[in-house]
Amino acid sequence: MEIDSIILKLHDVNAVKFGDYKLKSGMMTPIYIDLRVLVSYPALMNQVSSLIYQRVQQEKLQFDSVCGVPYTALPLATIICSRNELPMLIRRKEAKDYGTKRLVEGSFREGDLCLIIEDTVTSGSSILETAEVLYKEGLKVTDAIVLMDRQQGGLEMLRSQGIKLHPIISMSKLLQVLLDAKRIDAQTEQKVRKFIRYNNTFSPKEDVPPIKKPCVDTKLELSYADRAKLPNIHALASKLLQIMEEKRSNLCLSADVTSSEELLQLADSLGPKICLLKTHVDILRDYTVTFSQKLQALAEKHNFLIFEDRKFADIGNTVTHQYQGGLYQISSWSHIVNAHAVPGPGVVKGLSAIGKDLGRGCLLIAQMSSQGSLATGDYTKAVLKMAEEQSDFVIGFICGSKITKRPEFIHMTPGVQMQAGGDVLGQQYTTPEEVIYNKGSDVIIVGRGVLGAPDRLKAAESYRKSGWDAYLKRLGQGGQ
Ligand code: 5BU
Repeated sequence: MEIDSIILKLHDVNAVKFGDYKLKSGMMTPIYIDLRVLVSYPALMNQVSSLIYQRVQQEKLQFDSVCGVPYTALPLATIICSRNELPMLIRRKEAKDYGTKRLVEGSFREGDLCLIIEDTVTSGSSILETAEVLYKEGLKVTDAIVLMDRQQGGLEMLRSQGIKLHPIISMSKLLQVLLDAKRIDAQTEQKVRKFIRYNNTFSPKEDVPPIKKPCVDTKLELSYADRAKLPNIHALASKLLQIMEEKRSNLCLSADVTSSEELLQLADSLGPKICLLKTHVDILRDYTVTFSQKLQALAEKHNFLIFEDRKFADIGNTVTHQYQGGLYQISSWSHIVNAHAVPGPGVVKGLSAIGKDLGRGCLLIAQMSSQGSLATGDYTKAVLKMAEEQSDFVIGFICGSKITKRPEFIHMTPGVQMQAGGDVLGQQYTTPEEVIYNKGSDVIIVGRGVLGAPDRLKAAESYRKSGWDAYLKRLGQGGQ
């Protein structure tokens, strides 16, 4: 049997030793399990990794990523993840005192389920410690796999904390195999069994209070108004959410017209229906500074924000000039701009250097509505990470659906019309209900759905109503 042969090999390489050893806790033990030596035996290391992964499959465990408890289980998790192409997370034991100060490295989303892998369990405290760090990052942990369970209460303790432990080799099994193979005598076997029996580390009577876990599953959907009041929210995001609540509108008008006069007229007539007005200032044939001043006055008058859809995508230094200088001086009039993450974090740093002190905010383009867009999968995850690292300037995302459960971030979705479909150049449309209710986004961005309608005001009102009704339905208040 594979397990038996692995037990014997572990004994061969001194990963299991008998004698008098002192445990971390100071307690003396007649058996010592030290899987740190495994790294010196690559073939055995591979076998152990396969055994662990077999168990993952047998149990049909569901997870988004895998985290090995540092340090011994880290190479095991790495082999398993690399061979089976599973996303892995690394838990730092100490936060770096420079850079991002992250305790968990790797890409993940809030609410993701993480499977923990451990080499040996005695009390279960190392697994719990790792789980606590993951919880703090918004991850969920429901299962942990361990190669060796010393059967000293770890399983019960973890169960009391909501983590199911899946042990592969129990102490009893280990002793039996070594006894049968005459690696140990009956006296040693009995001595160890007795030690294990009398040294159980978990007493349910102690009534350990369960540690704090993220309540992502049970968390009620927060209203825009509640989110506006969150302690860590960016002032501009808070303002936008307040406007949305006050005006009962999650509609952003994409004012894609080429005349300044027409744009101002749109802003004045549809202003009461919208929370945000999106511009492409470079498609105007007659831009003037006076136009931008008039637009700002209308934003004040009708209580909406302005979002220049400039899609910055250059190195930090260049975007600082593009943002504040040139013909348009975007930073002087646009509350919100957006950026591609392609250049790396420098693009946000550059924009932030200009916009942060002006109280401006930025959306990162996490996904696009156009057919064949490359902004998907790992790219989207990397965008999320970039936003989290610069949340003093990034207020949310352009995306097709909600990409994070962090309520401080606002999700905005373009490619919205009353009927799903598309245009001849690859734009793809989804309905307001789908975007807000099913995909969990916050703001619908509508251009031609309104601009191409015979009565633009009527069309804006029907998009506002659809978007708002879908939001109420999401809150569980449909029909109000
Ligand atoms: P439409 O007329 O509703 O298709 O206009 C959509 C607007 O949103 C238009 O200004 C686009 O430039 C903008 N847009 C988009 O459609 N898709 C995207 O992924 C991004 C922006 Br980012």
